[in-house]
Amino acid sequence: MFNSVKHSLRYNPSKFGYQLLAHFSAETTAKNDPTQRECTRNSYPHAMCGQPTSITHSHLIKHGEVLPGISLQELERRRSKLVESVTLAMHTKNIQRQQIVIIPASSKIYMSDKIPYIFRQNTDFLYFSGCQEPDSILVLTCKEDKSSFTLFVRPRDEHSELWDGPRTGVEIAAEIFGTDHALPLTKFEQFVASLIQEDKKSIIWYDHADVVQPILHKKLCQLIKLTDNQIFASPKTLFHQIRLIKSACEVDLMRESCRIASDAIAQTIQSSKPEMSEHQLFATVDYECRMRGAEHLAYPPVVAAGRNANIIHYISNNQIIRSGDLVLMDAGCEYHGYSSDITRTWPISGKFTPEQRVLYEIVLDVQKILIETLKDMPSLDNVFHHMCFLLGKRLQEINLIPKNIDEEKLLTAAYMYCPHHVSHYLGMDVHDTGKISRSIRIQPGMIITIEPGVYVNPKNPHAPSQFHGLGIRIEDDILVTENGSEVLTKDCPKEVAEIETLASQNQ
Ligand SMILES: [Mn+2]
Repeated sequence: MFNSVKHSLRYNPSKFGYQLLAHFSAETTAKNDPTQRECTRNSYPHAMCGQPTSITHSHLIKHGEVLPGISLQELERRRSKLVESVTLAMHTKNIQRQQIVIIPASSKIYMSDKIPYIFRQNTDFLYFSGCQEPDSILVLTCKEDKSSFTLFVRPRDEHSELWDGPRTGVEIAAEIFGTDHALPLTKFEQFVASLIQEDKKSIIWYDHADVVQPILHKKLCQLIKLTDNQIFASPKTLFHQIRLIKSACEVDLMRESCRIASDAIAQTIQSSKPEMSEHQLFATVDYECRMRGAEHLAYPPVVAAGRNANIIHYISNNQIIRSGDLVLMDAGCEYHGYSSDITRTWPISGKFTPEQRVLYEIVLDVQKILIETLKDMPSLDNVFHHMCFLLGKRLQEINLIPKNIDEEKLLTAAYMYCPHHVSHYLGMDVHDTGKISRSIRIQPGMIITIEPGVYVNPKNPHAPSQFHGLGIRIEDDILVTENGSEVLTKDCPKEVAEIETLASQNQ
């Protein structure tokens, strides 16, 4: 059934003078051409691709999947949604023009001569293409009711492949990734130029503010300058609206990412003891995540002992943890492209001091109440406002905030103790779907964090001195459901008794 839907959406070359594709037909995968058939993976199952496949990496990828846990049908559904939203965006403005959506892949980035950073694919590109190869480009063209996806990839190259490993190549890319066509990257400019030639009023959906591929960007800008009447429109909001609601298989991947990070952090708490360095706990959580199947940590973790926890983005992680200190660890992993994001705070000696415990219980209580309120489907900004109110009231009880102040002053005072937002969207990226406002109400299928904190600056003149330097945050990852919420990081202990038991085990 899916094929027929796809076929009806396919660009009709004869109708729209799609001469370029005809011209490049030798390089395009002709799915039904028997002469091309023999160079497909089906015929040569042991041939390597530029990324794992079910043939070469059956321990990672099941039959029918393009990425671990992501089937070809899932990619088709994502692309259909993109076609729908591009078409809708134009219909609502009553614009009848050809749409060209350009989604670039990341390029490799080097830390020094020939030494690359770990490659991470551009998330929007990966979401719609399933392709992990650098420098590729996915192009969607829509005109009237027809649409077509073309994937531009690096051609195979014996010399480069000797150094960097296999490339998927143009010949089988359309079959592997399920796009309508595949072309070599060298044809990209000519391809776009000919589309513009056909319809000079084309709208080009390309994010020119956030440059992913500098060379592509330069070429596109030159091309657009040379022609008239083209309009650049950023497609990112459209992408993020689609990515915001997670599909069933994405939820499964997120569940596993959260489970791995939860267990890894629990294990890290259990193995911690005074006089270890923050760096060693960083190494422990990294190791425990990878040993459970994560590719790597999702971000440089915060491992902050004592006062270091007052630095929100503390990632130096090079201090010795002294007996009696609290440790704040903010860490998560990336599992098959999906990120978890957890924070736990624990006493390195195995027992909270009275002040640490009072403050910890306040943060924990507030966090649990906020999670409970998710059943009312508030916006993330509503949750933040609510956190400031709850935190303010509780901090008044222990004299960290003066009593007898009006609500506005109370919220401001609480904000001074927690100067970061309480929530963000989570998914493939840690701060996922950044184009989506936090003022919209949450909906089933979204995944968010809830992460209240309290940080008592050592210079704070209002706080009693025994609280100075304490920094506490508790962060869980939550799937919004019809009935409220599901805490995906529930395996990571956070109750006082659980934390103390775990943290006491390696003393
Ligand atoms: Mn977070």
